[in-house]
Amino acid sequence: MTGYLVALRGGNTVSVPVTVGQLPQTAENFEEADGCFSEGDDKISFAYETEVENVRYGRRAGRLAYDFTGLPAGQTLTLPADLPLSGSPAYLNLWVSGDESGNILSVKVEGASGSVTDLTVQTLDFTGYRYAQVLLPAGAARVAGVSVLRAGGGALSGAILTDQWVTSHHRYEDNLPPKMTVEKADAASESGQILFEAVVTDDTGAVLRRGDVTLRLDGALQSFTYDELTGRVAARLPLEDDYPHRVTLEAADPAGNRDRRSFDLSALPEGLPPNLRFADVELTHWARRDIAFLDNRGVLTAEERGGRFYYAPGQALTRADMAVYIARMLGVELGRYDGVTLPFTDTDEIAAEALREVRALYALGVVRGKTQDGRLFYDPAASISRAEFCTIIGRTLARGYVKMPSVFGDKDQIPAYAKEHIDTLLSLGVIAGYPDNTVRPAGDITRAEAAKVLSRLY
Ligand SMILES: [Ca+2]
Repeated sequence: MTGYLVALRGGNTVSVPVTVGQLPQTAENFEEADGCFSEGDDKISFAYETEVENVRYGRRAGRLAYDFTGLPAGQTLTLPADLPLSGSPAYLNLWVSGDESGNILSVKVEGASGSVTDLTVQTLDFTGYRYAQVLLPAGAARVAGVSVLRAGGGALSGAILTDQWVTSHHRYEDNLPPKMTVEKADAASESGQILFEAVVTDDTGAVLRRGDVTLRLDGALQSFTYDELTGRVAARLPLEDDYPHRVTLEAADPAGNRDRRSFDLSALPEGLPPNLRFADVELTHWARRDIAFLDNRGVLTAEERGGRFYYAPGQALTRADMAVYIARMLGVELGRYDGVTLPFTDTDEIAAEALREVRALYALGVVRGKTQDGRLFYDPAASISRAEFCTIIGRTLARGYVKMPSVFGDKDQIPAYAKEHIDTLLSLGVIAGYPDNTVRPAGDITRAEAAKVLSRLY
């Protein structure tokens, strides 16, 4: 718990910030480049995992690979690590994705006196992520290594994933996101500024670190004041034109749960449609604001005929334009991916205007192509289903957002691969479905619908 101790004397008030109790702390989330594990050798090694489906929280996890070939049974392989455990915590909580090897995972923990204890984490007889809680010896000061013991009948080699190591003083499990209350998000047009005030706290009472709270304007990080005792966020953001803008507050708790709140803001009076260069998007079009927002950000493609621009809002988005939109939205540095070789049978059919973007998104694991008759195609001119589109943009998001189970009348038609992405996008308010409570997963996504979805991702 955190708060203020207030003393009153002779009409004077003094507030002293206080923290009561010991709160959970993120010890290692595998997000920063200089982590606590050594690289290892050909017997046991560590690498960062960035494939989004293999990450439990954030954008990266750890991958531990081991190989007992040539070693007798009952051997242990140890990867050295150097992870300080501050404040003598009682528990180390971590997520492990098993390899069904039957081998046993443990951590080597160093006490205050320098003695090292080997503590079992889990028997690796499962797949997928599981939460593990390790009771630490008194005075635990450091994780000095991670070990795999080859159990009798255990597999000779394997690889596990691990993510979000959190220390705590009590048994602890937190699956709820931080609480975010926005108190003010007003466009003050005469001053050319947006006044933004919010309070972010964790449901456990934990203090969120400043580094776990971000504020963005149109996708760009903004500076803000943050009170680590009260979770109060305050900012004055520039609002210098009549285009629609988007403010997004995001926070993650020590356990890795995250949430975000986004707002549309404009200096334009309510109800006045924003300017738009496209001749074929009516003033009253339901996606006009989103199209104007993205066009102002330079994300959209359009056709020019006779000096006029056309957006074709009702047409299906092509897979080539999808790559262009997403790469531009993410602000991908295309030059970094010019050396990437695409594996698609039809790479030659990808227009020059989209080729660099497809290369970049393929390298980032966002687009993967589709298999037909045993061959991999990109199919640049084809349309894309709403389920596919949600899956592809879902891969661009960090992991750990709360997921809202689909309530759509046609939720049974959502393919398994798209389900969790659709649930996440629904809970973030990025997708909302149709007024008849359907999501129509197999339907082609139109250019207007894509603009609506992408603008809400900012
Ligand atoms: Ca992570």
